Amino acid sequence: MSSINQYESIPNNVDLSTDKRLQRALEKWQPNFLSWWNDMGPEGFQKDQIYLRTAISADTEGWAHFDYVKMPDYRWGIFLTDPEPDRRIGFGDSYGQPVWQQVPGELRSQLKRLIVTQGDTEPASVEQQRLLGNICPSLYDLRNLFQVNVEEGRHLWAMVYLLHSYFGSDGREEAEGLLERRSGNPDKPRILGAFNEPISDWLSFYMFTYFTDRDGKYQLLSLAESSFDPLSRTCKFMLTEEAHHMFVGETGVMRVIQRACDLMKQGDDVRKLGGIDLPLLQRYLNRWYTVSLDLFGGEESSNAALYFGSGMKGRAYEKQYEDHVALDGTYAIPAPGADGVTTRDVPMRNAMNVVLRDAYSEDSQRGVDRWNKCIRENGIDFELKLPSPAFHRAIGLCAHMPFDPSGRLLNQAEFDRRKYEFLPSPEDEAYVASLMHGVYEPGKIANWIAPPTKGIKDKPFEFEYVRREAH
Ligand code: BYC
Ligand code: FE
Ligand code: FE
Repeated sequence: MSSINQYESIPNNVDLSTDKRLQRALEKWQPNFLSWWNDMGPEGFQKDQIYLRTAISADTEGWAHFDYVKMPDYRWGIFLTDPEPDRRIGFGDSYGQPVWQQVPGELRSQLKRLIVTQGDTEPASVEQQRLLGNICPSLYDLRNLFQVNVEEGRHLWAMVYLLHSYFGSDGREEAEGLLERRSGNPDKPRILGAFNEPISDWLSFYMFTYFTDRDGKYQLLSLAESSFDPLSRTCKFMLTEEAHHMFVGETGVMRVIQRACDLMKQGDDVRKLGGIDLPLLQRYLNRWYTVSLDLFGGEESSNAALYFGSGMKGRAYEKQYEDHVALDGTYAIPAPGADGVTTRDVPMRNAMNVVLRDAYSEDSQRGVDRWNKCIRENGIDFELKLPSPAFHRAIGLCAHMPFDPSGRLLNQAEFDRRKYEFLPSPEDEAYVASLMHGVYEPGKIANWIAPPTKGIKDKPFEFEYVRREAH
């Protein structure tokens, strides 16, 4: 395994010191990154010692090294998985040919766009989450938030490395742009919809890490198949970290559910007891699942066909498919019908966004099943459901149509009247906001959530995951 030079100014396993031009360019970008991190990263905790996982090499022993570190001193760096000898293109028109170590000229702008789009989400999510530390339910959760944040920062580094190494001066310009756009800023918004939505409470944070980071997982899986080998290798390494982000989301929601169930046993009105009721949870789920579906793009997409045909972006776990060329056959995509959702068959390549999205939905359902199992085992009669892919969409064939979560097409007036049966109302949000208060004492936890069943790296829940200094 290529080892990481941990003590270089930019830790890396790509032999950065042998490419002085690239090294200098990245060393020029680094202070801009740090200044962005100080301005837009977690507010109020930059001086604290956080018990974090840091990669000190990209192999199984080294990528999960735990220690206290101040966030600005986290070793952001550039880590790629090792090259696979004689790797071949796994799908599309050039199936079976050697993968590319350089960017093919004719694909340059599209490939750059994919990398910029991926890169943009990483700092965006840090910006969305920057105030959550001030209202964390426990030190354990605070630490998990910061773990996610520093790793998203490193994912930005990974994409910036690709832009600087392979896309010349316009790559460097795009790398600057990644630090200039701002989540939710109408004048210079982040590229994709979900990354401009505010995440102002921890229920939203758990929903985001469950549903939106899972889009990240599926996009990274499909880019890990890319014929552009450096992109494939960066994405493979990023995926090792993604699992923890989704774990934070899944267990976070689970603990909210567990607490709601505990409170329901004490009395009927969960809100009176300071918990989060399950119907409210369903409305948050409806919002975050559907804004995450938008991240897969339109159902019928010539862009998607081009990405696949040219070999830039494959399907998740491409090897599991039989036909890697996908020029024959069709795929059924959901589309608006007379009074509900119907399906329409489109040529397979043009349906690639839905092929990936369906795999995502199936994966999302697994956690929902585990949440429902918990509710059942608590003897409570309630079931959480993923809404129809036609509901609450801003992208694709069903965009802005008044479907309800079951996929029934309402008229606009009825939808408007019933909107807050389906989506969080201002009252829901105000209620959730009223529950959010920072809890910083080791072993203590907010009233609206159950403690985790186990801590990080065999440490107990009571462990001091964040050592706060000088407050
Ligand atoms: N918002 O052909 P279509 C992550 C645009 S998350 C706004 O259907 P395409 C993370 C689109 O650009 C993973 N605009 O789309 C998670 C196009 O514009 P033009 C991020 C959108 O290109 C948590 C038009 O609509 N990575 O890592 O097939 C925390 C028609 O589009 C949206 C990637 O997404 C939207 N949601 O697919 C941290 C991978 N959707 O050409 C990190 C890279 C579409 O008409 N990106 N549009 O001007 C891609 O693969 C593709 O760009 C997309 C869009 C799948 C996103
Ligand atoms: Fe990421
Ligand atoms: Fe993530």
